[in-house]
Amino acid sequence: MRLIIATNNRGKVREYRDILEPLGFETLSQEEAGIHLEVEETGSTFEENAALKARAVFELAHCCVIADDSGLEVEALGGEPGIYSARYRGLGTEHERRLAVLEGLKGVENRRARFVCCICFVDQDGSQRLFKGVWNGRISEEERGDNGFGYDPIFIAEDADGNTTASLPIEFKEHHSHRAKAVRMLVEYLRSRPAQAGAPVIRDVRPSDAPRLLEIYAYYVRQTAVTFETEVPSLPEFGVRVSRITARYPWLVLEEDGRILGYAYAGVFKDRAAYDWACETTVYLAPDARRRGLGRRLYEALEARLGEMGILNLYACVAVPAGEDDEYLTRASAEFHARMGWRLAGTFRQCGYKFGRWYDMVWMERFIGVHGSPQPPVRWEAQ
Ligand code: ITT
Repeated sequence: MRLIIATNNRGKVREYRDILEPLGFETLSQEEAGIHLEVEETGSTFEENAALKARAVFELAHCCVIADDSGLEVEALGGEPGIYSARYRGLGTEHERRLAVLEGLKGVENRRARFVCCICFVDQDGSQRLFKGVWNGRISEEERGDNGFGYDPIFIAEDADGNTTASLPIEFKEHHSHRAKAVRMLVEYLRSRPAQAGAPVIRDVRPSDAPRLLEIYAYYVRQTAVTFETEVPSLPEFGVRVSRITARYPWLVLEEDGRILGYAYAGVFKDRAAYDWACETTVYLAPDARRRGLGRRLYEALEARLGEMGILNLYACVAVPAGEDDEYLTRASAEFHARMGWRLAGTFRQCGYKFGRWYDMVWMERFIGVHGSPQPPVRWEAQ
């Protein structure tokens, strides 16, 4: 099972990886997933902030995500730094924040403290669960040790024999920490929930996907009037199309049990600078993958990516029968777009000839952002 670890904190990524990978989970850091995002932690609890971080990444990635909000609570400081641990007193470095805690406890007898970790797990279908782990201990008199991160050099866990977390081998923390406890609960949950092995995952296209994508597309070229292309392109030509698109736009594939079931991408609408905020979108599903809501999932994931880029207008060029549905073409695609909130922009009558028949084509449109002035430039994907 693949999980994105939604954090910009490398220490956290390392710890999750060390715990989850030996258990058979494939982990991807937020950075590796190509998601560059700093979520504003506006919640007033660890739980709320963990959910904010996990959901923000889920909206972009549409696959399993974990995020945690964690921190140090010091009893004599009224629970501070708490949810402000990463930005305690606005201090810029971890060292300064540690010193601020030590300073706050100068001459104070009660040095009791605890680390708290609240993990939010968002599942493929968008449902979420929270898991909380607590590690009790006390604050040391001074900093000790180089392992770990954050407040580890000043935290002495109750089960650590007087050593700060940073001065113990990293394996100790992996087994005893607040994060380890919360992760264990998460893993238990993942193992006990109904099998989701093979649930569809949406990811960026890879060059090695081209043969399967072409196989899906070839069906529409040969058997339908959904595309007005009449000859199946060669594999090298199809590969060129993929790399041309991904030089600037997202191309996503939906995979289930290692088999690609569909894909969606955006491309240039018109090659003139003033059209930068508009793009044309395309979605194809393998014939046996239709009617499962997968087209919608692909479109939503694509729209989220395009929204991040600052794209505003989406256009889809959709073939429709000139009269009744026939064996090559139905109104299903136009109706699908309408259900997704697209509206008709224009109809081109009898503009495609395939299988000895004339077909209409409609342009459909959808706005996904606000048209302003000045308008910020589009952030192209692969530049
Ligand atoms: P993300 O929000 O991107 O995950 P962050 O570092 O800002 O990264 P938090 O908002 O959850 O994460 O803040 C957690 C802070 O609490 C972290 O920066 C440390 O200062 C401290 N902290 C949490 N877990 C810790 C641990 O295991 N060891 C030491 N300090 C920890």
